[in-house]
Amino acid sequence: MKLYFITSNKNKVIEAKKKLGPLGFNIIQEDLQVPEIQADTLEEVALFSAKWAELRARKPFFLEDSGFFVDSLNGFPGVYSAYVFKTLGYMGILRLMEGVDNRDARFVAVIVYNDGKEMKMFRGDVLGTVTQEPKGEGGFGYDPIFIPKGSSRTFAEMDTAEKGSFSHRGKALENMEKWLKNTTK
Ligand code: ITT
Repeated sequence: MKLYFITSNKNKVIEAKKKLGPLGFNIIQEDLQVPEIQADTLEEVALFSAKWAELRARKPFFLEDSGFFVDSLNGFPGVYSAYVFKTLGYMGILRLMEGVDNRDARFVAVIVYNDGKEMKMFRGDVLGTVTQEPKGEGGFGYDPIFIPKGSSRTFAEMDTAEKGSFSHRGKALENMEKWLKNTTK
């Protein structure tokens, strides 16, 4: 089954292909430059983008909005993760957390799927901790500073398959795949 993934982020595409390719999905990247609204939740941002794309994109498509939420920073950078990554980078987050004992954080991914008839939302969360120092060369974004619960290594120290077995994106993709399997039979 062909699935268009609307994103400008090649790394998201690599991860989606790794997860869904072996399950019979042909993931095709569409870089539509979808406008992103400012809102308080990832769900609102993703839904608005999916409605905008509904009029313009090949179907079925999905898109994803994700964010990095740090407990001791009251959830910052959260919905602003992409902007903060561009301006401060992960070193900026480490600096904000200097001397902070509570290192708890989570990644969240919200996927909206749209086949022209139905629009459906899927979410994935992963809990973990923020390191004191960046580690690893793989992945993208905040990967070098995040260790998921159940591992002792950062996302940037893992290969794509291992990251996908823990990650917010992996979980949201799994939820979408389960639903698709049951509805397209
Ligand atoms: P889109 O075109 O799909 O919107 P994007 O990179 O702008 O691509 P988002 O708007 O969803 O993506 O922003 C999410 C930001 O959160 C992203 O730029 C990263 O900095 C960070 N992020 C999301 N998922 C991540 C992951 O798996 N590992 C590390 N950082 C991640």
